[in-house]
Amino acid sequence: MNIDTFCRQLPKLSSCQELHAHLNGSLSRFTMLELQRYLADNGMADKSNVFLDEFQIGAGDTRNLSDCFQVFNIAHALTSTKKTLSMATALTIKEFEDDGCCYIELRSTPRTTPHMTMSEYVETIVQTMRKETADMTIISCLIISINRSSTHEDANIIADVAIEYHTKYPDTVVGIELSGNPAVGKFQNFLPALDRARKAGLKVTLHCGEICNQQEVIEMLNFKPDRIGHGVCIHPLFGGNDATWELLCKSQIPVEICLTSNVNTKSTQDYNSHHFKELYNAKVPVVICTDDKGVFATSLSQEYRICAETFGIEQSKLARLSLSACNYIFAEDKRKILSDTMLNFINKYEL
Ligand code: 6MZ
Repeated sequence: MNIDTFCRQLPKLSSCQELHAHLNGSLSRFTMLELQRYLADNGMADKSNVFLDEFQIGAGDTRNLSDCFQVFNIAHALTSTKKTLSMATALTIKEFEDDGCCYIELRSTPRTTPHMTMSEYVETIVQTMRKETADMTIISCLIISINRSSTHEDANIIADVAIEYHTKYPDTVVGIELSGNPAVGKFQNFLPALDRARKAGLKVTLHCGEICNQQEVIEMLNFKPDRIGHGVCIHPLFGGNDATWELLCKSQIPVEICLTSNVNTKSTQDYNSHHFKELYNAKVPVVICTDDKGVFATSLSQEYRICAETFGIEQSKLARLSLSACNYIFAEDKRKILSDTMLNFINKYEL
């Protein structure tokens, strides 16, 4: 099998997992058109009046990381009702399944809209995952996001909602995370809310080192999250220093790698110089993810293929990369079933 065929089959035949996908950044053009149509047909044309063409930040786009935080408003306008939020959740999970993904931890930031409270926002996604997508083969879970630009009070309300829903649906609401524009807000302000959620049983992942801030990277790694996202500016070559790099290597905290997101937002110069290479060679645990497949025009199978081609990772190693990711999923009870599927795949193809 050549590498291209293999990468297209890997997720289809194995237990490929998506562990870093923001719901409102993952909407495809098809999904957005469906939401627009629903809103227009139901007398809410004002909400559907958004410029879809500005949503995608493809290769060579002149916009950078901080500009990219504007485009989420486009998706947010479309997912402000319970019905369209539910449609967005179901259609996005289906697209991941069609791409061969067997397990997804979708993440989203609870918002108060004219049609929903924060609790209703979470309730809508949870019920969609538990009912609407129940007949799919993909397993879906939710990570609740706290945006770095939110107030201390809002962060605490979100932690309360996360704890409430984790208590009610522990197999669906599995984690909490910190995301949003990394140039805004301070990690320390969100630490109490995150710590409270962790003590209530939620796993924690943090966007860490998406821009250079060595002090914050150290604070985050010392907090010992279960995973971190991006981890761009940790190695000394990419704006980290010896202390941040040593701390990461020693901690063995898994890093959610988002290749195309980092390249398209210019956090990384190009694929070849992506820090994946340093992490992989240093045996820091890594998981290939998409981040915002709608915004960055990608898919999970495409990210695996780009990784294999850029870094010359042969098929057996790529399969083992996917196998090792089973250990880092937040739904601990699903780890064995996913890794058994992956092992069968490895044995079947004698990898
Ligand atoms: C940091 C990001 C992000 O939560 O409304 N988000 N945060 N870095 C990134 N790298 C590109 N991509 C997305 O999905 C959209 C939200 O996810 C976060 C931002 O807070 C964005 O508003 P939800 O479903």
